[in-house]
Amino acid sequence: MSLTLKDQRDTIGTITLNHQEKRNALSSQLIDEVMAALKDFVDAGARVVVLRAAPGVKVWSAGHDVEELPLSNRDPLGWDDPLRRLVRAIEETPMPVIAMIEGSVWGGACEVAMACDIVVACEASTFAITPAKLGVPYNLTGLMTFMNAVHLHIVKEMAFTAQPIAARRAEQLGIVNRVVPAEELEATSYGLAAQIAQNAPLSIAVMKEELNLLANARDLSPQTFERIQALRRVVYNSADYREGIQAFLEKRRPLFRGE
Ligand code: YXS
Repeated sequence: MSLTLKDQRDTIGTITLNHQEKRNALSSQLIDEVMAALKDFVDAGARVVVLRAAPGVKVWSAGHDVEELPLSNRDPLGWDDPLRRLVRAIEETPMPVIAMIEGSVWGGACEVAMACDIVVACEASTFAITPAKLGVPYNLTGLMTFMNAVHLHIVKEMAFTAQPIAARRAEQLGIVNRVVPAEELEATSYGLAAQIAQNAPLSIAVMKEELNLLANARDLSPQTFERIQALRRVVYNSADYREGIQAFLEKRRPLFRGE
């Protein structure tokens, strides 16, 4: 069963997350389908892609599929994790990707939205950074995705509280490009897409890559990187990490003991 829909009108591609039963959780199957669609659009000469959920959803995406998170002894967000592959695919896709947001956005899906080039949201949308709710030690490139889109104080507030922020506040903070009433979401998103599609694709593609390269350019020594990885290993091997996942799967509140 397919978990996404794919459509192309002229040079505008659309990928629709379509697994409402699981609130569009970013399972490896759903992510493989999105990545395949992005590749198909490159081959088909699309000039812009809109990443959306089905009209009227309450949840755009509930984030990483918690059932696919390792219980311990393995980095939950390592290089080959599906979520990591999807964020890189969005950044490396030569044409702009517009996140068209209706409903709430959680965890890894919030990073996916921030990795998109432009974010258009409806007024009732919310955005939440959730690792602290599950005990997950988010990874460096994932936090960098957030830092490139969100002021550091706001990233810290969202990451440490794990509480959603409203679309209007996200717009005031520059996290979201446009916030519109739900009935204007499509017109606004596809209006931006049409403006982009009529411009020079080679110029846009190279500026997208230049901007991403500049945004991701950071000095971090191998020694510092290895120290961070060691710290993260302690966290994803902790009892709290296992408790966070078990509590989610058992639909109960977690009890974190700091060990
Ligand atoms: O009980 P059934 O079998 O019907 O399944 C339920 C949920 O278990 C399932 N589901 C998920 N399954 C796997 N991974 C998920 N992230 C996930 N979210 C939901 O979908 C079915 C319907 O969910 P339900 O009944 O809760 O729907 P609802 O409409 O009452 O509530 C919608 C949400 C989104 C408010 C609620 O599902 C929720 O809070 N989901 C988890 C949001 C979240 O904390 N996501 C973070 C995932 S971890 C992640 O992204 C990163 C690793 S991190 O945390 O580090 O950023």
